[in-house]
Amino acid sequence: MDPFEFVEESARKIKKMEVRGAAKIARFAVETLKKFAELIDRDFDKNMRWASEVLLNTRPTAVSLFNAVNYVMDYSGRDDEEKKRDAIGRAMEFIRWVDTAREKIGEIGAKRIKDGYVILTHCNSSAALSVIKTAFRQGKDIEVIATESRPRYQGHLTVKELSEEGILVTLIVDSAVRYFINDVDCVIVGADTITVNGALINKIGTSQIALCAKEARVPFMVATETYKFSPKTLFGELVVIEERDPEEVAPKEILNLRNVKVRNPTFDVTPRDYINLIIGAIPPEMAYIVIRERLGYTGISYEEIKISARHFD
Ligand code: RUB
Repeated sequence: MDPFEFVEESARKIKKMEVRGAAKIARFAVETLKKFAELIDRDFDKNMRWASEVLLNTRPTAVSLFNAVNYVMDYSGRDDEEKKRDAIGRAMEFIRWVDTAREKIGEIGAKRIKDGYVILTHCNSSAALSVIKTAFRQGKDIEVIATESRPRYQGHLTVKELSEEGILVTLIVDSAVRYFINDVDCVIVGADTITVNGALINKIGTSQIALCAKEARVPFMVATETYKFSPKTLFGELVVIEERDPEEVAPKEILNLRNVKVRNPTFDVTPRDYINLIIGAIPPEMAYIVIRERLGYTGISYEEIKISARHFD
């Protein structure tokens, strides 16, 4: 296998959303870097930098990708052999972080789910589903309402996953959330990014759901790992919201009409005032502490942004 083609193929899979969801993207990027590190036999630093650039230039919004790549790229060593060993070790640590974090979030979040709850979820978040499945496995009698999550219908993945688990689930169109919100006991969604001021960036439509939930006094919870907190926002950088091809939203005959524009933003921003809890029992106001303590960013120097955390959750 040509290592360079392998990285380009992985990047293509992320771009085309064959691999999607913030946690899966992060894990996949790290697996790719690990394999690449194993395969290359010269110019380790230069080649690893190239591979990380290619992977970072795939989807701009989920900070998990940036944190994951940076975590591996923080390797050190006196020569290429040592650097390679360290990079591979860091990649394996990150993969373990992803896997154990999902489980822990499930356990912590399930404490918030009571017997008889109806839970609304949006898109297809492995962290949110970990909470729901854990609660169900604990014997709680729960039901889920899942939005279809247009235009890519990640809601279909969610209902398949829940159906396989034996959980009763109702699929609704995104615009039916307000119609059903009074039947709901809590909303649980995942995260692509959490900013330093505690705002959530997640699948387009999340913020409308949060607004509905607030109006109806339904708790709105976010299931997220600490590697989805954005150190870049500590330095005032704005999160780039990906805008995908309009063809995902409308057919050619609509796209070709005169005076018609079709736009397809993939994520939106939910302000922290609409969030009751970040699972892990973190109030959104604590985002800065998480970025400082867990990810090791102090806000002193933008040039030095590197992940040095050894405490994974
Ligand atoms: C996925 C999405 C998910 C988050 C969290 O968007 O918005 O809610 O990534 O998922 P897309 P997870 O399908 O465009 O990648 O909890 O699995 O990281």
